Amino acid sequence: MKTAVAVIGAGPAGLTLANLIQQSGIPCVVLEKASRREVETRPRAGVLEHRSVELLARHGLADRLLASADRHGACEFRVNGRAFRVAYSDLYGGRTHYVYPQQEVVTDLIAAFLEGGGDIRFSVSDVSLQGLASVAPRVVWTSADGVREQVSCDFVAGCDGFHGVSRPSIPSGVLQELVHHHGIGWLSILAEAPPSTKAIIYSMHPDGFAGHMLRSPTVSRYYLQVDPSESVENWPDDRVWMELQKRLSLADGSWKLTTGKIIEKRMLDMRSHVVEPMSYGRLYLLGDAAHIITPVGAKGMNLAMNDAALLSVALSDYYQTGDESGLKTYSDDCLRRVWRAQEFSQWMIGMIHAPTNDPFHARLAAARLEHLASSPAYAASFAENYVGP
Ligand code: RFL
Repeated sequence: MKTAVAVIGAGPAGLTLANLIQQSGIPCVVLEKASRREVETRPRAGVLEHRSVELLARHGLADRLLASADRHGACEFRVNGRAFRVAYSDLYGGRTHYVYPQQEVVTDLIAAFLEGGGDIRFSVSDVSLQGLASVAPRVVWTSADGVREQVSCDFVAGCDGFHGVSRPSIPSGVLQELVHHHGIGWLSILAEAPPSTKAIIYSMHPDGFAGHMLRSPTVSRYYLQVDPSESVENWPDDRVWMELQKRLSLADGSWKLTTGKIIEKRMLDMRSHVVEPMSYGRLYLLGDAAHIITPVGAKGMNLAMNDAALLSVALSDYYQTGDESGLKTYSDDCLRRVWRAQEFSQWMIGMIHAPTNDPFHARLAAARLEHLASSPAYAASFAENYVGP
């Protein structure tokens, strides 16, 4: 079997890339470890930036999203029970977030790719990337029914997330790994509970941060700052709801949290991880395979899509005119936005966490929040970063 591009992983990065290059007439095959059902039901992110939606819409991939996603242009900060709103859409050219769960994005992208005649192999195992430094790499895998198969290709797109096989296939010493552990734990909760708010809430409480994120009319995500060494077993459902109600409440007692069935509870490793460069030979890394960002600021899925957009243009140029310049600058082009997002996420982490054992940083966090609440210029800069320039 021969193709132009072997895409490893059917998450937002791999599926966006596969659709865009398929539309440019570039043949590809997508290899995915999980089953179709698994990838179409895996809840993770839920916030798309305006420019991610524009990208999908430009390629006819956003019909269901545009018909059903909620648009958000304001968020709320609560500091010790007192609330202020930042209307980031008004502050930044009317741009909004689209709240649309990641599994719906993935479902739409799979449907569009298959409709266009695309080839996705689900439930593959033992994927191995070979000859990446040559002009004819090979990808070998075991199919869902146990047959060893292979494809030779011109390029490999490593879109298989942080724990995938692509990044480790690069010889040691090639990549520089830039890693930062934030020393903060987040308990991430997904519940079948209608949102108790119209806008995302970031709440600062003496016992730690709590967040209320939106997903759909019937499902909400919440975050609780906990010690990084905490285990999920210490957080039975009753304790989760009590702690959320306490940390998210308003001083006048007017706010009430609607509870529901908790369907996912996990500890999040709050870390940032970037590799440079995002390529080796004929292998290009995209999305979480190359960079992990904390959920603060909701950038992960958007960065994955931006990588896909940049690589698809570079590949189109290469196949149409032989121009390799986009491939050569791919890594630098992606990393500019990656580092901007990392910087914003880091800034926001510093603002919404007030470490009790670190009064200096706690005072800085309070000063930053006060600045955000009182300065339109500061709020406009937040808006630009938050909703995406
Ligand atoms: P993905 O989504 O991890 O997809 C990788 C795919 O590769 C497959 N795979 C393999 N396939 C073949 N062979 C192998 N050896 C393979 N190994 C893995 C996997 O099964 C999978 O299907 O990476 P991608 O495409 O780069 O997309 C990145 C995003 O998924 C990620 O950045 C976001 O989910 C991060 N994130 C958020 N991002 C946002 O933009 N907004 C948010 O609100 C947001 N909230 C979140 C998040 C991530 C979270 N978790 C679980 C880390 C909330 C949470 C809780």
